[in-house]
Amino acid sequence: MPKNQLFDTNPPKEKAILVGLEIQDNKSLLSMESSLEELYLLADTAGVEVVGELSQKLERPNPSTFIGSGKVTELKELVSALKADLVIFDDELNARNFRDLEEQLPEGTKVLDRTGLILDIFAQHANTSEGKLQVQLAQNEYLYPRLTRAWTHLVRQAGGGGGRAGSVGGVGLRGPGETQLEDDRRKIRSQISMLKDELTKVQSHRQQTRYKRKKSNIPLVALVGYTNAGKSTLLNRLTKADVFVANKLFATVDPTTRKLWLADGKQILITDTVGFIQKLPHQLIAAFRATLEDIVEADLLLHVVDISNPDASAQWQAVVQTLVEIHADDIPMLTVLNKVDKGVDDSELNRNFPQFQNAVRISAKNGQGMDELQARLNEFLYDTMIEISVKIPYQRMNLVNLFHESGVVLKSTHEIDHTLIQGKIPTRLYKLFAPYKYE
Ligand SMILES: Nc1nc2c(ncn2[C@@H]2O[C@H](COP(=O)(O)OP(=O)(O)OP(=O)(O)O)[C@@H](O)[C@H]2O)c(=O)[nH]1
Ligand SMILES: [Mg+2]
Repeated sequence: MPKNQLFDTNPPKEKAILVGLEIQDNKSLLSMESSLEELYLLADTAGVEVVGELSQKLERPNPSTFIGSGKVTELKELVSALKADLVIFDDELNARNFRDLEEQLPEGTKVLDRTGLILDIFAQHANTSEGKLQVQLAQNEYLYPRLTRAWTHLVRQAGGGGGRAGSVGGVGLRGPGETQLEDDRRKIRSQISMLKDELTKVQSHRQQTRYKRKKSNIPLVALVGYTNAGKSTLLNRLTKADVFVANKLFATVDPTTRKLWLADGKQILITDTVGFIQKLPHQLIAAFRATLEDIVEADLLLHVVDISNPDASAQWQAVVQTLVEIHADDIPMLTVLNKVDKGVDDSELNRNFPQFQNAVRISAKNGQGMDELQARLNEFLYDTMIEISVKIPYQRMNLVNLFHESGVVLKSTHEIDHTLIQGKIPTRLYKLFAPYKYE
């Protein structure tokens, strides 16, 4: 027997049963099977051992237990037979679902939903103080409307204040009644406002960095994509950064920005941040607003797709939907098909995925396609020019300088209180000059 097995000190993994519900007419991007597979990976990433799976098709969720009552009985039996510690639902549950399920399942069985699981992974992977605060904020926002008696133990854990005598119930002792619940609600509310204050402080530094970057006018490229697509691997490959890469979901939570030198000494900044997923918890999007602004402010989005994944197209769609939600959908996007070293069927790609027609094929792992990718970045950020005539007031002299530095000036005349310039500018600067356009 290998030595390390004799001295295995890891605590035993919690055992989970996954539960999926397919709802008629639902507009999910992934099939229930694919979604459950993804839930399996999420559970695995969170360090949980999946011991069973259960699914059902319904017209609409049961308002009490989410799945039908017959399925609950089946689930109950499965939990006992497999000695499971928790059940994880693939969709977000509400307070009533949690309460009714916990009441009906064997005592002590924990109920978790996809959102709770994702928040847990984020909590494990956040390293910076900003990241940690953002996750805590999202967790509290998630917990607040779900606060039922069954959850009160969690609040005390989250609050770090230790247990309170008397809250467990028993003869002569007050049970966890409404007063207790109100108390816990108040606690979460004050926690939420405290976290928001802390975040504002932490984020002022970020704003300074952002301001400096804007002044320097180095183009910013944001890596976006489904979780596990290979964004961090690509950043490491391009810039020799040292970002943690893993075959885990949401390996990256905190953003990293690095400089990349293109041909002719031209430079760009590339930022790698949190990946997306279908059914991305809205609490996370809200709490990560500041982090996501790196994406919103980018000149170009580099959308990394894991083309070896059978659901690549649905994943691409899920990312595009999330970009709409964070108002980043008007930023130009270049799609890169990653992991081509695993083999791609070109004819199938051309036939079935018109959205990938102009995509660059790469392998972040072995370096294939990097030259073409850099050429495309260069072309978009520096070489593609657009003709424009602008009337720039003297107070915005910096724009006149920028036109001379980055564009091609064909004609320039100085008037009393403004400068007229006709010429060409890189496409990425168009937004900056558009307000000063004249015909
Ligand atoms: N075969 C192959 N594997 C790759 C390639 N690029 C990345 N991977 C693997 O894919 C997994 C995920 O890579 P990451 O770079 O962590 O992915 P990510 O998009 O940053 O993921 P998150 O941070 O979790 O959102 C890792 O196991 C990588 O080694 C590639 O070109 N080919
Ligand atoms: Mg990553």
